[in-house]
Amino acid sequence: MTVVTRGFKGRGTRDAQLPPGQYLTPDFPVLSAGPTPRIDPTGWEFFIATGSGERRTWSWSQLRALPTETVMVDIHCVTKWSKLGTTWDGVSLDTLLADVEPAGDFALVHSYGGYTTNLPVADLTGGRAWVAFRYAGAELDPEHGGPARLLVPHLYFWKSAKWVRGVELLRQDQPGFWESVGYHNYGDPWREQRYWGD
Ligand SMILES: Nc1nc2c(c(=O)[nH]1)N[C@H]1C(S)=C(S)[C@@H](COP(=O)(O)O)O[C@H]1N2
Ligand SMILES: [Mo]
Repeated sequence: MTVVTRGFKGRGTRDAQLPPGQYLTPDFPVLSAGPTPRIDPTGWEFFIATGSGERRTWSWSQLRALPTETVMVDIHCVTKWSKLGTTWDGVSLDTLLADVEPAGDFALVHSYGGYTTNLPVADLTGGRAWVAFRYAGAELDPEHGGPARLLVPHLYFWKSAKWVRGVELLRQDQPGFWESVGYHNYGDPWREQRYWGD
């Protein structure tokens, strides 16, 4: 899946793996809208609310007993930094949603600490979203969302909710934290959907 073709555009070379307006960073910046919540895995729980009154929950040990995947993906922040070839371990949302019947097409993702972000349920499936608990082979740092965060790399990184607590499935779309203050509702980096109206 790695694209190695390099296009030439204007005065410089442009990496075909870099969405428009993005630059590469070797660092891993921390972007949090509030303080880092310290979550002890013993009290940790992940939920899926189906939208029809049903609620599934997984304890930390139940989540960790599920099949895991190691994925190498590129991540793109709306503040214009991108990072290529990042490696994560996590449980696919396909696994978590396997015997869930969503009552609607929309998802509102909830984090410990109160952050939320919304996306279509379809974008959580098809091998495109994970509850990730390891980064580059090590337990995920609290600053980067540990013990576990959502990872949805095909959308801008604000959709990858740190300290993920659960997914609420909805019949009607409901904007999350950034989406309700002007960020794009969908956030496709390849279509440069940064802000409302893009
Ligand atoms: N819970 C929570 N998740 C969050 C955020 C946040 O403020 N709180 N920021 C988002 C934004 S804007 C980005 S770019 C990424 C940053 O992840 P990082 O700090 O691991 O680089 O997390 C996203 N997930
Ligand atoms: Mo961001």
